[in-house]
Amino acid sequence: MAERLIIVSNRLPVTVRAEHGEPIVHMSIGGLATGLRAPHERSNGLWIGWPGSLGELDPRGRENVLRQLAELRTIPLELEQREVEIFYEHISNAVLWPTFHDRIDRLPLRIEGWDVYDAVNARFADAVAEQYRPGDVVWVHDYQLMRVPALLRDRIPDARIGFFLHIPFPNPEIYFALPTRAWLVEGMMGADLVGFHTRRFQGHFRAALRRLFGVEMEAAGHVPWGRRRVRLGVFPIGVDTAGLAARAASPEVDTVVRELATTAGERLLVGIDRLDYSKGIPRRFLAVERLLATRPEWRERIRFVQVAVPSRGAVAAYREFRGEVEGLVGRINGRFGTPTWTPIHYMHRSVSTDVVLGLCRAADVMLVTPLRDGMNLVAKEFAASRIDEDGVLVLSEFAGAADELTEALLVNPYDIDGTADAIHAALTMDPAERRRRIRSLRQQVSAHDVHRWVATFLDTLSADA
Ligand code: ADQ
Repeated sequence: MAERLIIVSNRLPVTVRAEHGEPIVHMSIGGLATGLRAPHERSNGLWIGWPGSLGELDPRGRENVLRQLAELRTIPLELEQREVEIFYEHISNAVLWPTFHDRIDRLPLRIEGWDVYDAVNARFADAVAEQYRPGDVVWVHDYQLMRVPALLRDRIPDARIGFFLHIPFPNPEIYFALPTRAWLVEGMMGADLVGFHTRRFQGHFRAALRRLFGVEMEAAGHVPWGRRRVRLGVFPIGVDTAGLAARAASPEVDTVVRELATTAGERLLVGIDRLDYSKGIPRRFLAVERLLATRPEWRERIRFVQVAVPSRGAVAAYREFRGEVEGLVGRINGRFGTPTWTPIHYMHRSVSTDVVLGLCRAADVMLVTPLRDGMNLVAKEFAASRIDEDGVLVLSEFAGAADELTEALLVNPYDIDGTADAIHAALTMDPAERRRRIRSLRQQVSAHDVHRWVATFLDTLSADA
């Protein structure tokens, strides 16, 4: 790759941890960070984003952190408390997130602060413009930065700009609830290439373009836009399949798997999600309850481990949701638990990659049942981790991943009885069918890993240059 790649995302892929009293900056190991690390390094590129709050550091610690960030070729864009509250917590997470996940019932009564969203997006565009050199390729990520492509286009008309939306694009019937619906689409259309996970999300975006601006996508995927043409594309993100499979075979993960070992005849169900109302956790619990109620043979024979990473605790809807989830766990465990057995083991915390992989490997059945999800990487991590070619994936048809992982047991997560039946089918599936299905899933995630996703997006972006 000859051009330098400038990656722009709301969060930098770093975490700052104190070690022996000194703040140490680590690159995170999340899916996106892993996929983009190679082109970031290979192209001698830059990554621009918010490093999280550095407010608690003394001046020396701060200087230390800024030096380490520079060494990692990352450019920190710091947000003030008011910007965090309005741009990030309110507009991004309390307005855009629910709307794009079909939950306009969760919208706050008053939506204010688009000016702050725009101002923060403009600061990102300024930061890119400051670093930009002719020939650079700019890749902007996700719903927090939908105005950045157009704002950057104003500053650098010739820049090559790609935009990828990691969450769904909703049906216009829902999307049109946003007073800023045209302005946000115009923001994205500042890019040369706009990417989505699935054909359906791209279709919703095309319908929004048609209704708002009367423009249509041509056969080759381009939309005429003023004097430019913007390409739309479908790029389903993958995981670092080979890396995860290798890690899943490590002694550390073996240890986790051993510790999770069930007693003879007992089966392990697993769920791993951010604690987010889009992930379908309450109905998943209800499906497990339904299974225990209608098929008593599973009582004292299944254990459901649900790990929920704390998420967006500053947003009221998330705090209420946490209470709802915890109430359900208590009720169901109270109903079916015995002195020696608890059906749902619920953990509200983040766990290490080794524990994620260990849970994936140990699971008899993996439950990924979001009500709406852009892709869902946990489903793909599960497939990647199953080096033993066993285990069953129960997957919501409303996750982007369902378009590719067709050999999972697909469920409608709103259909609690149907989901309970699917869990029963997964628990009783014969080993040959389990093997056939997981092999197909593993082939899919191997052939379409995150490295291929990055390469395909960037090749498409360069192809029109
Ligand atoms: P997310 O909504 O964050 O991502 P997801 O794709 O499932 O959802 O990725 C979550 C990541 O966090 C996975 O790598 C998972 O292993 C990890 N994780 C989850 N729970 C964890 C826990 N308890 N402890 C530790 N790690 C945990 C958004 C979109 C998705 C889209 C991705 C990528 O909402 O639909 O797939 O971006 O485009």
